[in-house]
Amino acid sequence: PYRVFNRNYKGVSVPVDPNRSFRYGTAGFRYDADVLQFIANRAGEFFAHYANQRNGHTYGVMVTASHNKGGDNGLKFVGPYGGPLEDEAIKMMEEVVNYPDEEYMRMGSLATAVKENLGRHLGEVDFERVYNPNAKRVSEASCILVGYDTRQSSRFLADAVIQGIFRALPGFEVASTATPVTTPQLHWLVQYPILSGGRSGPEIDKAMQPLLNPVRNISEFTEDVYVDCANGVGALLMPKYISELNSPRNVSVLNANVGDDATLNNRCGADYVKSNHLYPQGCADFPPMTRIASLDGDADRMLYFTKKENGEIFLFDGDHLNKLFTEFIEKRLDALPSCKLGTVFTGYSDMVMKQWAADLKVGGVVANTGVANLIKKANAFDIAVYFEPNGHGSVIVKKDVLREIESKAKENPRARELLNFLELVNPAIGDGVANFFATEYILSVEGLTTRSWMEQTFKPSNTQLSAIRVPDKDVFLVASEDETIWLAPGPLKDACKELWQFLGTIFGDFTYFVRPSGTENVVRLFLQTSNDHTNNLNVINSVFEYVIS
Ligand code: NG1
Ligand code: ZN
Repeated sequence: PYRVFNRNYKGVSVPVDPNRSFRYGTAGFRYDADVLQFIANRAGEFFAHYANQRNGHTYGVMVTASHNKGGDNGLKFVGPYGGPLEDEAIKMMEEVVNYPDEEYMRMGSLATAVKENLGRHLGEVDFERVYNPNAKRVSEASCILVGYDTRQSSRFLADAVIQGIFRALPGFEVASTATPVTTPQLHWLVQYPILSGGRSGPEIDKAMQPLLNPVRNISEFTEDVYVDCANGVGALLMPKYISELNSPRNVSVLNANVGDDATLNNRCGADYVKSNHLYPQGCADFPPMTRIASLDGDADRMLYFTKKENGEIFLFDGDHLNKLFTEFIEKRLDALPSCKLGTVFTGYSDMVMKQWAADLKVGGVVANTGVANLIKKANAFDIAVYFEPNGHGSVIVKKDVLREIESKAKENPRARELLNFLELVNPAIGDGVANFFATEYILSVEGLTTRSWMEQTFKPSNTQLSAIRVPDKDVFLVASEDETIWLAPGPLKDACKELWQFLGTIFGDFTYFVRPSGTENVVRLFLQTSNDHTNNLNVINSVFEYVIS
């Protein structure tokens, strides 16, 4: 199940583009697949040195552009334990990727070039700690695992990364999955001590078993349920979970045509549903109250939707999942009175979320957009549920708390339910497939049908999210570290504030949230209001868009 490479591996030829500057955004390097070859190669070279300095850990690289179209691609680097890479390493990797090619050639190797020239650009970074290309091969146990999705360019880009790793350190332990994997699977495999020395680890299927087994605890589904797989890699993983179920006939997959870049994420998947508020391909004709989940192209996001009696679509998005998960846990904490439970959401969350968390007496915090930022905030609690409204999210539990729950679970049925649930979620990162089964577990334990879930969750506020094209989004808008305060440019900031006050007197209260995207060259504008007049938001949106662009 792995492709294991050796030092004689020749790899691919990599054209270099020295005329652009490439950034590692919220979701890693995201560019056209052709451009990414060169980035993959250099970043791989950096990553080998970086991992080499850290004794005995497994690192990961995932090749995917998630919900974007088949021709786009991306590279995300994964730290030990499956978590995101530290900020300093990312900064340094960007420097290496953008290092002028002539200099690089003249110096003969990246190691010399970096040592001589790069350190001085990075005043605040502890250069030697993050990156010392002259370090000796410190450990046989450090290794890098490369995974890739179903895009046609993905396996090719995985090879470009591997070639970079070998250029840096020919003896380095590196393996790639032999078949496409979901992003959360890669994170899980990195977290799992899978490769002993990169050569003889257990097979992927065996490593996946601890994630698959707990679905046997779903005793029955409250209704038949469907999963739109966005024609992506989730369609390869779903059958493995389904085969473990006691009642496999309750779950069916839709949009499972894998391997064609033209159909991937095309009018289907979680992002399509959330962004457009539309039924994905093949899902509009189901009877009202049919429960359908949508994954995105790399299966790290999931949300549900259903059709109301009047034909309108109702979304159970990341906020609703957050609420469902948090309340389920909260009700079962009586066995652990001192346990601090938290819920983490973002500036794109429904405004009712803050109030709801306060009413429930759960620590509610807003994090920056991007899963890595949510995880940082979640780590402050004993147990935390974190979700972006678009369906990225998971649950994090401190090790000692988990052990306590495990021991209580032996006699206490409520603690048992909590443990069953916690075993279903992927602790490494938000996992659409794992969250689907975790949600079905809760619905089954609580006896919730689609209808009763809809009736007991909150009524969504009226929102509108738009992407505004600008020449350079990073110059265009500077936000505070937690994104909530707009710092510059001053005149635009003031203009938007005045606009908000003025339009508020005409259309009633609303909130606006503006930030530069971390994945595209756009500025995102998000409007929310508790009143019901959709047209008002259209008008407000147009005026804001006009002023900002
Ligand atoms: P950007 O492009 O930074 O807004 C988008 C999503 C994030 C996250 C990342 C990574 C919104 C508003 N933003 O980030 O939530 O999912 O992509 O995929 O949905
Ligand atoms: Zn994704």
